[in-house]
Amino acid sequence: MTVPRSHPRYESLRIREMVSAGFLSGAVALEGVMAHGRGEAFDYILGEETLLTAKAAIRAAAATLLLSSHPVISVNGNVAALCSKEVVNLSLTSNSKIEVNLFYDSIQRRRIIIGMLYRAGAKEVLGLERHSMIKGLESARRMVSHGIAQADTVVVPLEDGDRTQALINAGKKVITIDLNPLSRTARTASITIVDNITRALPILSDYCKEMKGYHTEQLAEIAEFDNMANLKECVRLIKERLDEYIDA
Ligand code: PTJ
Repeated sequence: MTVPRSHPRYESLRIREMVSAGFLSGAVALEGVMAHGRGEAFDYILGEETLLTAKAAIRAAAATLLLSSHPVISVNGNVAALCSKEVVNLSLTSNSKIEVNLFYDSIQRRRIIIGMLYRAGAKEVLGLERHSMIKGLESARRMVSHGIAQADTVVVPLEDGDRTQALINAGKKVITIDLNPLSRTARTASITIVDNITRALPILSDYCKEMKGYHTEQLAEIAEFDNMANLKECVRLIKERLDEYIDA
């Protein structure tokens, strides 16, 4: 069913349809559909808007990417279904590689997702062949290509906690996008953007473009970021919103 554009909750329904279409095409895992539902619930509580805390995190993330020598964007089924074009755009504005890395891994899903990214304009997508292993990880995500293996910074949106910790343990900076500020990934990453990936990625690309000419010292100052303080402020804003509801 197509939702009429006049519907007040059109945007979240449109996003949901993209995940459904991704599932039907074989890109999104069944578990990914459920993960999307969890994200939707948090987005509803956030008011379906990019909070100031998210903007601060996005700015620090852009500076971190521009300072990195080998940045990589890790793509899973949900990310590809929602944001293939935006991933390609970010790879250009931040000079990052793109690598497909799946939790519910199969060669067939990897091929489908890689195809989506090429159709979205990617020049190179890594992840079909994987010859390296991330230490301390049990899931299929431990097998990686040279992109993630050699990266100094990895963007890992819609992530499970184990890989974030393993990447941090391997000495990499981790930038995540996760609507749940309480998740283990959110609390483990170097920089957590608590926002819907569909809103966050275009802003991240814009900041990368804007900050390209900045001096290294200027970027280093912006990249300095207290993730836990930002998450606590985000949770405080959510609490304020809920208190307003109770008091109304
Ligand atoms: O494609 P695969 O096989 O790699 O599997 C991908 C999923 C997402 C199924 C896998 O990584 C997984 O199980 O993730 P989790 O542990 O459910 O975590 C996903 C996180 O993303 C949750 O905290 C959700 O709240 C959050 N999330 C869901 N949709 C969005 C989101 N965050 C930002 N934007 C969204 N649209």
